[in-house]
Amino acid sequence: MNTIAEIAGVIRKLKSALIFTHVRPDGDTLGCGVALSRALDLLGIRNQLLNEGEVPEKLRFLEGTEQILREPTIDAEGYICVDTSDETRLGELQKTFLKGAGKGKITVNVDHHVANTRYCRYNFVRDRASNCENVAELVRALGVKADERIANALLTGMVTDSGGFTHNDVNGDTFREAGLCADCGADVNRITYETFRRQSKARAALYAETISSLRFLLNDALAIALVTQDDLKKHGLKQDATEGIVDFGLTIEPVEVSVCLMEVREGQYKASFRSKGRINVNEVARTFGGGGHVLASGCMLFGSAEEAFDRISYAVAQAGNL
Ligand SMILES: [Mn+2]
Repeated sequence: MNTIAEIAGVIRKLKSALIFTHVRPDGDTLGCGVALSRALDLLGIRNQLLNEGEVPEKLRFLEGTEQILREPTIDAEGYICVDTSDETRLGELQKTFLKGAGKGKITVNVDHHVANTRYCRYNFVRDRASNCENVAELVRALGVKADERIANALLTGMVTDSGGFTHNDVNGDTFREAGLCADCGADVNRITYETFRRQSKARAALYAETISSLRFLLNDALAIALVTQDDLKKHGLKQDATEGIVDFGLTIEPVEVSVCLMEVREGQYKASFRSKGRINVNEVARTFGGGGHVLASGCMLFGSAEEAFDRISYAVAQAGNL
């Protein structure tokens, strides 16, 4: 593995670069990409920022994301991947990357995933709450003073990947780097509003209705929210409007497991599980052919909503010895 100074040395010598971000882009990979692209602009290194897909609606506020291309239009000397643990995470752009690597392009990998496969010629992988913390250090090592665009981009990654500074891997470094972003003019209020709070009136109405009919089971250890296709139709919303509903149940004190059941079509429900930690919801989801993590998982259920309530309740009771 290389040091951040070595990575900076390699990048500074480039005349041109492509910056690769991962599939289904999140605030971290786009924050890293926008910040690094701007830093290279300031150094006079010609560069293009790439992603195989669309920028999610809620990240379009971030200045710099409008420059993202699906395919490069220049033949660059260096290929830099950010927040990407292996080449397959580049999606369609994997082909472009591998072709370049095969032709001897200078490949660089800056990531925070412990499972990173070190697939580039130069690799910097360090476990951090967000990869934007690593890129913040890289920007400094490049000798670039962060402007507002860089500060906003980096803070967006830090805020989103750390769940608003709530995840277990948040440490002093996360706050120190976030503090430097604030010093450089990052708009903390705007970023937290755009990424965590902003919603449409229709989504707020769906949320209120869903929460008011939350079902409590197992002596309030289990809370289940139900969203039907009729609910979505009534408010003119798509399935992605249910994102985040499952988190509400867990804020209620005696609730150990929160579930959001979303009707995909008649007789089919997508279940999302969240746990406070006492009950392993990966185990619960696996009994239905799904899976995930101890604290967050998901699966598909077939049958009526009432049957789904019963089966989930039984599985959670089994997993938690309730
Ligand atoms: Mn990340």
